[in-house]
Amino acid sequence: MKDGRTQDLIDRHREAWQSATKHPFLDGAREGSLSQNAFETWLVQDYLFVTDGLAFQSHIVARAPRRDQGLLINGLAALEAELGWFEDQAGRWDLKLDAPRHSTTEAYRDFLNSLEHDPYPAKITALWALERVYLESWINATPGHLNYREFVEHWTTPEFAGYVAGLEEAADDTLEAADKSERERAEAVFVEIIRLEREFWEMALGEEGE
Ligand code: HMH
Repeated sequence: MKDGRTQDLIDRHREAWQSATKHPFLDGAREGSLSQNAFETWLVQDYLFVTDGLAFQSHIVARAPRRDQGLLINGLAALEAELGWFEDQAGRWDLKLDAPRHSTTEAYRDFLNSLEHDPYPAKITALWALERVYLESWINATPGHLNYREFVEHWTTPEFAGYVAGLEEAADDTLEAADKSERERAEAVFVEIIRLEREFWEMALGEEGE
């Protein structure tokens, strides 16, 4: 398959991309050196993030071209199922999910909400980017320490990789047809997403960025 616009974004921001997908949090999940505290912080905040992600994706569905509706609606259903999966995990780890959002989680939610006013290319680029970061991040944590293995496996399944590939195709086609200002906006959104993704790992480790 020909490298598309999404691959160009990764190539142009390689360093930032790597700092979001090859993080000490992930090394810790692979090696087992991740503290339980950091992991639990991440788990609870990620549940809240997915809650916000579901709202974001609902907005995308509402504006999506006919071609992408099936993909996005399946993704939306998967997010709802994922909330159930988190709820089961929280039960096992004895964690409460009705925690307040950390400022990083809140900033991420605010950014996703702000995209409501953006045209479709920026929205689909954001969604592709945040899912692709997760796929690549957890691949970098494989096979995962026994304590965390289920989490590594959850985001490295062929189904999830297939979904991300579908989003990539949708984003590539959309960016190909977009005008210059839409592409520039999509690139700025991409950069912000990968910054927020890195911040999310940092938050879990208790190292507030900047
Ligand atoms: C922070 N980014 C974050 N959490 C997630 N669960 C995903 C992306 C993938 O849905």
